[in-house]
Amino acid sequence: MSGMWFTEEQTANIRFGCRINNILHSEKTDFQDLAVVETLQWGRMLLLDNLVMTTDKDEFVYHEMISHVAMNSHPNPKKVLVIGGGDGGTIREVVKHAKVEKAVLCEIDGQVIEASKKYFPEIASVLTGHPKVDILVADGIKHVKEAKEEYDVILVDSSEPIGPGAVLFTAEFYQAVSEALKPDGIMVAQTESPFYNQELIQTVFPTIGSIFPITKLYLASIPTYPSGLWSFTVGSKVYDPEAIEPRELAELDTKYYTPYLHKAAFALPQFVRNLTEGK
Ligand code: AAT
Repeated sequence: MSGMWFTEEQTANIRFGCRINNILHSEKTDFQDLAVVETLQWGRMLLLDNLVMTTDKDEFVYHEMISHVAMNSHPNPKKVLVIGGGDGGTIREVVKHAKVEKAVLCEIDGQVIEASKKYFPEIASVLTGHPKVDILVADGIKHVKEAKEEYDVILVDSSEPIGPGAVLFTAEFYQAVSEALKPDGIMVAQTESPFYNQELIQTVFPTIGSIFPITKLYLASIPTYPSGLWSFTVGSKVYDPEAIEPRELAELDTKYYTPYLHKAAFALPQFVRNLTEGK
């Protein structure tokens, strides 16, 4: 195999490789190693601590699926918080919803925002001055602890549960998220691969379930994330995201999400259902 390769160590026993033709950026921020590489298959790829965060060509799956399921399940999502997600993809999807009046991005690492604006202008399109978007460079747990019944929807677009992202998978954090939400609020967190992160799902799902009356897991297919199958967990106080009829859900300008897929994403393989039951 000729040329340069980027290799992600996904587990101790599995590596994922992409041929690259350029390293566009590489720096050590106060929080993590940040790099942008040009892959032949997926376009530009954002890496944090040598793990894939997003790519030009498959980012739509993750960003649409982390946002529209909750956004479309809430009848009036006026104030929305995205924690992490410094590339801007999730908040770009949030502001597609006309009812949104204010969308706040709370990202711990300002360098992720800067690199994304420079190298991923389409993903970061609403980070360069959008009337509804406010950007906070701060730790997500600190911000949710200060907010009381403020948000309709909170989306936890966090990195892996190592480094600065670890705190975003704790009971203390989900409790603070619940308190930062209004009495009919809804949250979604990215909860990793059901193939490679089974222990995480087995703990995080019941933790969210002990805080929110309605807790459900759904799936999406993301080729550049470990195993290609990705999970998201919804915690909701009132609205059941699975109970809404597809014909009642808003059609949006999307490439992956559809109202029928919204419902279908909650149909789980048996082994994933077992994980949600701690089995
Ligand atoms: N939109 C897909 C990209 C991500 S990046 C997740 C972001 O969460 C990173 O920019 C990281 O700096 C930020 N982050 C980590 N910890 C915190 C924190 N405590 N508070 C606020 N932001 C934080 C998600 C990738 C998903 C997994 C890919 N395998």
